[in-house]
Amino acid sequence: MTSCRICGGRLHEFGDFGTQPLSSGFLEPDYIGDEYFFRLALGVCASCSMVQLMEEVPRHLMFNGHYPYLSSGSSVMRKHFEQTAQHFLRTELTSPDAFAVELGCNDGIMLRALADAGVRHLGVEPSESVADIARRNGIRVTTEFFQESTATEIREAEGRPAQLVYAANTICHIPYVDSIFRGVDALLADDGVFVFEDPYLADIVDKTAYDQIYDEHFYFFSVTSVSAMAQRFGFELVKAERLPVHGGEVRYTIARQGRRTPDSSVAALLAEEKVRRLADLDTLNAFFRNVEKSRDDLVELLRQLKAEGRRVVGYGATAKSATVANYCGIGRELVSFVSDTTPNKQGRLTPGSHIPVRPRSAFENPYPDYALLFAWNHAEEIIAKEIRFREAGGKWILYVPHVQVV
Ligand code: DWN
Ligand code: SAH
Ligand code: ZN
Repeated sequence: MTSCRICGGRLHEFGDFGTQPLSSGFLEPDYIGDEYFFRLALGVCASCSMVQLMEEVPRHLMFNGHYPYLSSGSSVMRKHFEQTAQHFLRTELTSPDAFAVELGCNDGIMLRALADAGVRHLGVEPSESVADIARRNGIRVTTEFFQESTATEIREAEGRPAQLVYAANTICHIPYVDSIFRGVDALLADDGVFVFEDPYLADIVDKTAYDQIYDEHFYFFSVTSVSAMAQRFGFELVKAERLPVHGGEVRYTIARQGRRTPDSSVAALLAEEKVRRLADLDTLNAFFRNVEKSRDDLVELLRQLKAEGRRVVGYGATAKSATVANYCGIGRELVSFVSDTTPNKQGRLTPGSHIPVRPRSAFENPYPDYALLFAWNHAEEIIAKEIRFREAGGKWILYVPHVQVV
């Protein structure tokens, strides 16, 4: 693709991570077939400034009955989504016939609280593996990809519009935004809101958090690009809030044009992004130079530790870490295994780099000398709960915002 997915403008390529596997494509240990690889590279649109992947992985290869990620695996995220739900219950969902739709509801981490409050809701979740878990927890879910046709069907079947369409870490996964906005248009009440939160380009650039770049993350939103996107599809960005979760995100509130008065947060962040020239090619090229340095520093550290005979394991078999391991060339000779609590990752090999994934019990049995924190976005939670690792002399390796041992 050489033109922008949103507006058709020209894409300038600025970062190439080489060939990469499916970030959630964990392999059976005896797997001998070919892995799927694609070229992971970034471009920025010269007209609407949207940063996006140059190549697109077909959606059914990523989101299917084998999708392993469980949103409820972090206590901080459970709290974040509980608070999010309570906020919506106080604001958008106060009427007795309120109806809320969540795109990419995963295991039901957010909808649980709406269900408990007796609010009419529906999750749209194409990955059957996680949709089934939500359903078993008493949440209404349809196992489909959200797009215009899905929205029209839901609108007809429900016989009423939705006051809220919400999506966390999902809209940036969907290249076909025109269909998404037409779907939201079909589904949303006149005064309803479309709220979504995703990793923020400014945080990615500032923290050199290049591991946010992988197959599932197709767009890297900024307030500037989201505001232009909303306008293009007949909507308006009315609020933009920075969130601390997942290493730094923004929650965008979008309404039909002219229906709500934009909050001052939108103008403030638009001005900030303009002053710092966030989407300029110079800024993005400088970001990529930092990425290369981060890679070189990490590889040097891991090789040095190996030469000293230290034992290093990974912590958190994140989707993000597929980019780190494959871009840096980290295999089991440098990181002997990765500890992870997700049942469907355990006993498998990490995509491309083929590092074994083991349950949490393997981490303390015995503790390694160093733990490479692939789940750095959950650092506070993990370092606090693994206090005994440090007491036993263990050290954490972090690579965001720069490579360091703590
Ligand atoms: O956008 C996405 C985000 C929301 O989730 C998806 N495309 C895929 C996924 O990305 P990720 O895998 O990078 O997300 P996390 O939340 O950083 O993954 C954390 C991983 O670490 C999980 O596999 C669970 C594991 N974990 C663990 O082993 N012990 C997590 C915690 C908190 C722990 O204590
Ligand atoms: N909302 C959860 C899950 C994020 S992972 C959280 O924030 O933790 C992204 C989710 O989006 C996956 O569960 C995936 O199956 C889902 N997804 C991908 N494409 C989608 C689409 N077109 N419509 C709805 N959900 C989609
Ligand atoms: Zn564009």
